[in-house]
Amino acid sequence: MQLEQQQKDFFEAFGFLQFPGALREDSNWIIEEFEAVFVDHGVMHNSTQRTCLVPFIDQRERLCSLLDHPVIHSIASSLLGDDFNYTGSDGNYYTGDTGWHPDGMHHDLKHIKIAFYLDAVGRDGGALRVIPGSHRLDEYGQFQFRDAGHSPQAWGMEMHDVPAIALESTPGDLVAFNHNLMHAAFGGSARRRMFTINLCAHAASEAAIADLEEFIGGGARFWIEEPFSETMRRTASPERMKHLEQVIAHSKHLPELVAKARATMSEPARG
Ligand SMILES: O=C(O)CCC(=O)C(=O)O
Repeated sequence: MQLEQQQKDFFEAFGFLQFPGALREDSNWIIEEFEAVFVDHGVMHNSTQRTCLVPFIDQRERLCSLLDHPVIHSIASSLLGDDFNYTGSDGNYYTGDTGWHPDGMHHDLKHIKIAFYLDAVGRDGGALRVIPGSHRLDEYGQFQFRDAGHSPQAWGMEMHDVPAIALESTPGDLVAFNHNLMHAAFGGSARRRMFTINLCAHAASEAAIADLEEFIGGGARFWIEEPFSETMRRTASPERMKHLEQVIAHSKHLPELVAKARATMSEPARG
């Protein structure tokens, strides 16, 4: 299954897509597995700050299989090509607002994120907000969009008043967006459950490989020496392996970066 050409064009133009009900039939087991990861790790969310586990789907065999799911596979291959890379995942209990930010400024390699919101979230109740088109790093310029992260100083308005659209969602819906897109979330409960899967295109040029290696190196702040868990690799079919191989081949620098992170950080990053 592939996305329609119009969906792909919309993603290129605006930087995001919504998939209402795409995983409705799977949402019960996905929520059970989500909860189980935190139990397995003995992690209790205390509602005063974000709790974040990285990598996330790697922790349990059934969650790993999301990479093989026809819906996820089709979104990834339609937006990134059949040889897309899986680059990691994070599982979160969010607390409070998330201010405006992009997840990267990638000129040479296309990175996307698929987000699973596991509670019903509305505009002022923790739904992802996006500034359509703000992923574009071309002649239309980005710098005004980037000011959303300090909108009180830039435009005299609170961050939650910045013009944007809210991608309201219920369990079973999916949201996909380009890492360069400005996004945020406001309101919602103190235990907003959400996890993401990160993916990128196959890196085919020197510049794209440099981008990929830099992105992988960013994982060092979570003190992870290998990009994927043993469970993810052991249970991988040949098809899934195709989406892990390039990242594994370009992660040799991780252990050294992790050693440096451990020397300077008191705990792994929270997001
Ligand atoms: O839902 C949120 O609070 C923000 C999500 C986000 O920033 C992200 O996944 O990159």
